Amino acid sequence: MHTPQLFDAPAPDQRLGPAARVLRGFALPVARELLPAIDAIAAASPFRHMVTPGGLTMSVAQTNCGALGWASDRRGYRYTTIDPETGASWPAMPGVFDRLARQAAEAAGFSGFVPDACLINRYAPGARLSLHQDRDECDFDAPIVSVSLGMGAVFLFGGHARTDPTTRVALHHGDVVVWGGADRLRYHGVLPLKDEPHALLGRQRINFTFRKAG
Ligand code: MD6
Ligand code: FE
Repeated sequence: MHTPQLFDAPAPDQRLGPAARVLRGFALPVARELLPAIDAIAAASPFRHMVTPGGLTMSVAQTNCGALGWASDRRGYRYTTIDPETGASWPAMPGVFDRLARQAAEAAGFSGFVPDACLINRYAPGARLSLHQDRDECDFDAPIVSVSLGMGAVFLFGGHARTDPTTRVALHHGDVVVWGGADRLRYHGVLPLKDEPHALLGRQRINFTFRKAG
């Protein structure tokens, strides 16, 4: 007999490349601990829309926690110890963030990952992230761990050239993507967010990317 499902089953874990994995629902057990921690970080270092070196204002709002934070302005992209908006250090990385990042890296085959930076992206409906490589970090041996919360998004995962074909990956609340090794410098981005409110976070998507930047 067919048993009706009360909840949507998470999509299966997915391999995006030799060293890139989607761990479905990996962050769900701590999602409710992450939310107040984000509010505390944003109270100290508010979300802001940074300007690219080309002079465009990003549709995604950003802040950081950890010893280093990613920042962009007309002069370029860089990691800083000081939040340029507040003049103070970036807020410390909460223990629950750090543990989640290490455990996800381990689960994807990268042992010993120690993040020193966590970029927090906040998307409202319509916000997007154009195709880019993450190459402002000193150490490309360390993976990147990316955690998605709130509204779903379509993540684009490309190749090593901007014009390479992209794979579309639907990311939902609690999904974690880990990539490194041969996949570390692949182009990627996020399509404009659809307006489909989330039960816990409403009309926003929050993404953290943990890195070893220094
Ligand atoms: C996002 N993520 O999902 C944007 N970068 O909102 C990224 O740009 C990203 O998810 C490097 C590694 C994983 C990512
Ligand atoms: Fe990125």
